[in-house]
Amino acid sequence: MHRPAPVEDIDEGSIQVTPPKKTAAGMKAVMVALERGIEQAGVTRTMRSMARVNQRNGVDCPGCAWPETTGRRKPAEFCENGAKALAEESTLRTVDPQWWAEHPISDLRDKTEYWLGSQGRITHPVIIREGEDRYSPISWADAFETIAQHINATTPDRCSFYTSGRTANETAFMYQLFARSIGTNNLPDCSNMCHESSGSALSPTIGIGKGTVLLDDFEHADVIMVVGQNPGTNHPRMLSALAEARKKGAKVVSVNPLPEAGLLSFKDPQSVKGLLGSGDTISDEYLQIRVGGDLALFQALGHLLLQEEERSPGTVVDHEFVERNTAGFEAYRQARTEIDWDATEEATGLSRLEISSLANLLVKSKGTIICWALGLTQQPHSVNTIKEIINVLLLQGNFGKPGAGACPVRGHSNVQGDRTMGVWERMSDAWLDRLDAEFGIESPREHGYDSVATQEAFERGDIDVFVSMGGNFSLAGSDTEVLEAAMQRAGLTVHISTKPNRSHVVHGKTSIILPTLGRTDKDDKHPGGAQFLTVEDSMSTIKTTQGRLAPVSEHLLAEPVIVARLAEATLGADHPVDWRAMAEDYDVIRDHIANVIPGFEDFNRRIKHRNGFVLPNPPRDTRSFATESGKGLFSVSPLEYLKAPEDHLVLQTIRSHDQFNTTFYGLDDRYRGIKNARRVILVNPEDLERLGFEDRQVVDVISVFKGGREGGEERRANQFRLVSYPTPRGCAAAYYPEANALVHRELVARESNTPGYKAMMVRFVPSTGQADPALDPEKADAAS
Ligand SMILES: Nc1nc2c(c(=O)[nH]1)N[C@H]1C(S)=C(S)[C@@H](COP(=O)(O)OP(=O)(O)OC[C@H]3O[C@@H](n4cnc5c(=O)[nH]c(N)nc54)[C@H](O)[C@@H]3O)O[C@H]1N2
Ligand SMILES: Nc1nc2c(c(=O)[nH]1)N[C@H]1C(S)=C(S)[C@@H](COP(=O)(O)OP(=O)(O)OC[C@H]3O[C@@H](n4cnc5c(=O)[nH]c(N)nc54)[C@H](O)[C@@H]3O)O[C@H]1N2
Ligand SMILES: [Mo]
Repeated sequence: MHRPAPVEDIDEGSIQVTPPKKTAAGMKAVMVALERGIEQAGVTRTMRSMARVNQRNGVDCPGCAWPETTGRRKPAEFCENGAKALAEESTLRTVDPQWWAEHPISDLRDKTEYWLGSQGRITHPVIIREGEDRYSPISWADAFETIAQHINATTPDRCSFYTSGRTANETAFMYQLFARSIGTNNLPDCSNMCHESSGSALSPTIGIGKGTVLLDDFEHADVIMVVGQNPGTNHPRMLSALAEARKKGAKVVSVNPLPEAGLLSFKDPQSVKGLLGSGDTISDEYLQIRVGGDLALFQALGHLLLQEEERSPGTVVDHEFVERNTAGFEAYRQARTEIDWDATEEATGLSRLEISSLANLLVKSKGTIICWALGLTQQPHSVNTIKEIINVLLLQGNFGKPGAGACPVRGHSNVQGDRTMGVWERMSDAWLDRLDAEFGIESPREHGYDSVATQEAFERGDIDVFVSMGGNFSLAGSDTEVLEAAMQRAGLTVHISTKPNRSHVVHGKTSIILPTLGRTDKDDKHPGGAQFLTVEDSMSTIKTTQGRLAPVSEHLLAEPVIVARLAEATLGADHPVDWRAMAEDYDVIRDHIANVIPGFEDFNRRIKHRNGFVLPNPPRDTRSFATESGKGLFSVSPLEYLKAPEDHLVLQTIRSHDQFNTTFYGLDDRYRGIKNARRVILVNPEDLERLGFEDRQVVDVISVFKGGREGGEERRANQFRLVSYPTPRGCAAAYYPEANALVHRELVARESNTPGYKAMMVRFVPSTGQADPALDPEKADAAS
């Protein structure tokens, strides 16, 4: 039997703090995983879903985008947090019409996302109209009709179609086709807030916005750097790859402001030794860098590599590669001849010795892989930071050879695939030409809104219809208070969701929730029987995913079916696209994809291969670069890092070990030793003392954003508890999404427009005892 949903919400006062752990996973991870599964779904259902995860013909784990091994799969190809993701979805708790009747919106607005998400799976389509105080059931047909009326009553540019990265390839392809058939490129996605900076840096320098390594490369690398990433929590299966690589002789170097347990040591829960033994060291070196200091670090590494090359010519730089395959080397070399060590040490918080020791590892390395994630992508200078990584890789010819390359580690399990399928506000004209030719439609060519632009359009009152394919826009975006107030100005918000979330309760004037099948659910109500979907992992492998569990409600529709019916209702019967054929048989969608998207030729046949197939990747496959010059491009950026005003700290936001983005599995950030509370700020003890605050003191937090303005603008979030923690001096960390109210929406990465979630300047003031305004936008409006 599963346990019913919790009635109580979070009690921040019951916080428990213990010292940060030094080892990840092990037996505890297995126990927690089982416990969470059984709580939500009972024993049989939990065992059934766990047995199928990441197996051939099974379910692709909705937890993250880390690839599966291509060799023999272990009987349990999962991790603790993957298991929690499954439990979260396969839960037997339900949110039915009676639940909505018992919970007026005003009550739901006072709840945290933890409480909302733990209520269970939504069982029926529901609607709330202007002036009503609670959601009530609506038939699918009426729901589609209502949405169609709203879309057809306005212009396409006043509609925006958001996508969260769990969306499968086939759904994503139909969804962008629908938006473009209506006449808009307003296709914001979670990638705008995630790895957009990676794409913006990689496309112009290496000619493809994706990573260039395969999982097998980990076994051939001499050095693997893990920069700005916390795999122990967010990509736990990566730890096995790192541990294996070390056994084969690789040196692993972590660059992170926080001493993350998974990067220190790991007990592999899939081996007996891992369960019972002492654990494997993961990092040979750990550079506890200041937040925002990575650009300086990689510039210094470039400088040191070039210096060593000058000392012993021909030993460091891969001249043959640089001459034949790259452009811009000479300008780069000149720019890196000199270095300002004082500025470098200030930016990084690292000593010259530490940086030199890492440079020595690189000098000797015949194959280097550099992995990174959000620690690098969510700062104003993110794009240049990642370009500096590319410079260092190009120098030593680390493309297109075993054990080497760039490895941006993606988040959501199909965020990379959604992009490949055309979910982007700026697809190229050539791509749109092929789409139009395949379907006989005319896609607009004007670029659309990304997620920040959508947020701004909400504020201007320029959004009449917002449709969200998964996700939780109000909490994922920045400037929570401003965003939530703005979202409520929209005429209609539509959420295709599995579970209740905050975006459902800070809704537009009319709001509709369409409940959908998840990854683990059986999708077999089709004339040709059960259907499967496909996804693309972080290393560009396309593979199938197919759920087998009985859905919790017979009223759920599959996502491709929802898109098709919405499109039919909106575009009418004489539209050139045969939506129904696609919804009935997903092979039809894949045949269209094969005709439109390069690399998917013969999709339906190739997807039957046991390991799926890998998309072409010119730098990896042939050391060629589809850039403007046809070469891998060295670039020169000025030194830039985050400097907080006096008595301010640089604040970054992180995920706890018990959450998936805006949703919470529980309240135990086990490795960091923080339990039962989320409104927490980790601060170095010396900073606490210097600023005159005490450990565990509750404060209000003010962030200041200059943005070229006199004095700048401030944001405030109340009642956070300070916790003394070994983060570098001058740097603090808080949980996402609680701290999002502090991120001014104009604080973004240049070029990629990704919010600066890891670049806030904050100060603390003693708590006024007032509740946080972001928790109730209406109260906040009344107060101001
Ligand atoms: N269980 C679980 N798995 C997930 C997710 C989840 O929420 N839960 N989310 C998924 C998604 S969408 C994504 S995008 C990924 C996110 O995966 P991560 O990028 O690992 O996520 P974050 O928690 O944001 O962690 C950022 C890390 O960067 C470090 N960092 C912060 N600022 C800097 C800096 O300036 N320099 C350096 N070098 N490091 C810095 C932080 O200390 C932290 O360790 O995980 C995916 N997988
Ligand atoms: N401060 C701060 N903010 C951040 C970040 C950060 O590091 N710091 N990270 C950013 C990043 S990397 C990302 S990716 C975004 C994430 O932003 P989103 O992708 O928008 O958010 P999620 O929390 O992943 O979405 C959770 C919701 O998805 C729905 N859902 C779950 N499974 C399914 C499914 O199978 N189908 C459908 N249709 N719906 C489903 C559920 O209703 C659930 O409430 O947030 C960004 N925001
Ligand atoms: Mo993400």
